[in-house]
Formats: sequence, C-alpha cells, structure tokens
Amino acid sequence: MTIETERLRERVAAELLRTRDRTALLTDAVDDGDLTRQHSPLMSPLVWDLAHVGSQEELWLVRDVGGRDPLRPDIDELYDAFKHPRRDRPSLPLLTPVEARRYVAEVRDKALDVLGRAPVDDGRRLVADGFAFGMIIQHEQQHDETMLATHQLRVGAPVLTAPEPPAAPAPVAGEVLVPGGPFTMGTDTEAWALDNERPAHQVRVPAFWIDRAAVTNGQYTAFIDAGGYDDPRWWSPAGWDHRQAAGLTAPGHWVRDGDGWAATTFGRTAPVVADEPVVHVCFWEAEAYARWAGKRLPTEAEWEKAARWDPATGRSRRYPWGDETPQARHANLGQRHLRPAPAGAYPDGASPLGVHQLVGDVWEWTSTDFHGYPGFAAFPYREYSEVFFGPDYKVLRGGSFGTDRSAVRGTFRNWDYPIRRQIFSGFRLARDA
Ligand code: AVJ
Ligand code: FE
Repeated sequence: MTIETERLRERVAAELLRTRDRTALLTDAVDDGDLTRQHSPLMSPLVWDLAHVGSQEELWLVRDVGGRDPLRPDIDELYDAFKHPRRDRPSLPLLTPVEARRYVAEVRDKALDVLGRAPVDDGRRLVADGFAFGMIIQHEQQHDETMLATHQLRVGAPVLTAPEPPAAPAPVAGEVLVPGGPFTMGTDTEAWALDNERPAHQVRVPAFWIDRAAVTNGQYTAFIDAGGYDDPRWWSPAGWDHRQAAGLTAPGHWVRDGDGWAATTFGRTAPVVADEPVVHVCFWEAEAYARWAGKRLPTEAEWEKAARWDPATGRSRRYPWGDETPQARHANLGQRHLRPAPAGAYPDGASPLGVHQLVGDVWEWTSTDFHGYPGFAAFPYREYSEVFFGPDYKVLRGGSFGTDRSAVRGTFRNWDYPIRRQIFSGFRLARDA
C-alpha cells in the first residue's frame, strides 16, 4: 500500500468523523419529540434526515464500494427521497430516534471497515481518489445544513449556541469591474467535485461590474421602506404573483420592532444588524430588489468568474483566495457561527479583484436556470443533479454559514425553486459594463 493511499484513508476517516460529530450535535440538541415532529411541511423530521444519511452511506459505501451484504434492505424505500415527498415523511413507519442512531452507527462501522480493507482505487471511477467517500461525506454535510434550516424553523427555547461572527476590520462596499474575455468554468481536476460541476469548459463573459459584498440588511430595509414590496414595477410577473399569494412583506423570520426590524435566529429574537448580509430571501425578492436598485443578479458564469478567475495568470482558482482549502480566516462556513458575518469580516478570503465573502455567509442567488454544462454526464446517479435540470430551478452559489468546507468550492452548484427561502439564501448585485 502506498503512502498516498494511507494519507487518503486517514483524510477520509477524519472527514467522516468530523461530519458525524456535526450530525450528532444537530440531532442530540433536541428531544425525541423534536426529532420526530415536522417543524415545517417544507422539511423532513430530523430523524428522517438522520436515517437517510445512514441509508445513503449503506447503499454507496457498504453495498456498492464494499460489495457487502445489505444491513437493512427493508428500509431502503422509506429513505428514498424520490419515493416520499417531505410533507408525507412524518406519517411513514420511520426508525425511532434510538433505532436511527443505532443504524447509522452500524453502517459507519461497516463503512470504516470497507475503507480499511478495500483498495481505495480498484479501477472504478466511483472509487478513484476516494470519490464515493467524498460524495457521502458531502451528502451528510448537505443534510446537516438542511437540518440546520429545520432548526431555524423549529419553535421553542434555543438549543444551539455559537460565538458571534467576527467584526469587519474595515467596511466593504461598492463594486469592481471584471474584464471581459474567456475563463475556465467547472472542473476536471477537483477530485470530489460532483457531476454537475463537470466538465471544465471555456466561457466567454463580457465585462461586468459586481458588488464587493452581498446586499446587507440595511440596504434591504431601504427597499422595504421605499415600498418595494407594494410596487409591481420591481417584480417580474411570476415574482409578483408569488409575492401576492405568499403575502411577502419582509425576509423570512423578520418581525416589526418599533420603527425597525428584528429577526428570530435559532429561537432568539434580536434587532436586525444593518451591515450583515440579508438572509432568508427568495429569488423573486432578490430580483425585485435588484431592479429597484437599478442593477441585476449576476449570471452563474459571472459569479464563478468573479470567484475563480485570476487576472494575473488567467487560470481559475479553487476558491477566491487561491487553492488552499478553507480555513477559519477565509470564510464563514461550517456552522462555526449561527449567522452571516458583516460585510468585510473576511478580508483574507477576498478575490484578487477585491470581491469579498463569495464563499460562506449566505448562498447567493444567480439569474441562471440549473442545467448541465456542455458534455455533462450523470455520475454516479441521475437523481443527484440531472433530474432537476430545466427552468424550474435557479442556481445558488458560494455556500452559507451553515455549509461545510468540504461541501463547497468555487465550482460548487446548489439549486432551488425561486420561491424558496427557508434556506440560508441572500444575493449580490451585478450590472453590465
Ligand atoms: C444540492 C442541496 C439541492 O438537499 O436537495 C441531498 C443535496 N441531494 N440529498 C438537496 C442532496 C440528495 C440537494 N441540494
Ligand atoms: Fe439526501
């Protein structure tokens, strides 16, 4: 066995452990009632996410990579996200919290055994570079962020705590010009990149301006105060329909506080902080704000060029700050803080052109529908991305304070319906040059 193989095994084992610690924190913080209850029809009961994480790990690592016998073939169907919509999941005969915890622990024992014995590279693409393990680590982290969003929707005394995010050493505002020309979008070399991030391809992007920071609560409040929610001029027809039907008047979790606004964050209500990015806005709200401000949302290609293109070399970086994996000083990721940080709080994470906080804090809506790149090939299963391609979903980029560092990159693509805002979603603005 080579030293590289041994290093990869150690890294995978450490990531599996670190990820499971987060899952345990999210599921041990509440009692069994809160684990089995549905906190919103948009979300699964937390105990479903927990066992679903184990079920995917069993399918891909134990059965497929390891070639082992199934542990619980009888429950595959219960935890297949395509068989039962979220709103129906509480009425299924799910594993109890005790059973779910035991199941995920048994699966993990077997997965670690597979990691220790099976070759990390047996010629199968699924196995090369630890991809299957990377996919399952990212899958669990994605569900951890989903469970964090469920915690935000839960009513009751706060159960999660974390230090406040760092302050900004200097405020960041304004915009930068990104020169026109081609850049490399997507990747062929990022080992754990998922199918929709591939292949790398050249995209010619005309020159554009992009804001150095995401739109803040203070800026967004000016839109509300200017009557933005009551003026159909700023909204697309579909956006206005939704604004009317859903009765939108402010971002999710905002409540009136005298003349101003407060927001409820994981059970604690406090005045909205003016220089933090706005969060819990849907695509239609982002689009309306942009039109009111005389700008627009960036396209997905513009966002990625701003985040990855290095003007000195012309190559695309892994992250805005370079190729180094995210450290605490680069970005607000991984639930280290329970809210986005103020604009300018991560100068070490800025891009070469001076665009801040592209990674972390809030997912950023782009104007682009979710599609496969030229040459896309579904891998290893169509239901990860391909079945969502089309006009129904908008792409979000960059990850939020609730996204793990192993589950986001300069190439990472998230997607959701334009009406959704239970996710940690915000936006930044762009305009034509
Ligand atoms: C990439 C966040 C859109 O949660 O719906 C989880 C990730 N896929 N289990 C989702 C995912 C399968 C996915 N998103
Ligand atoms: Fe899943």
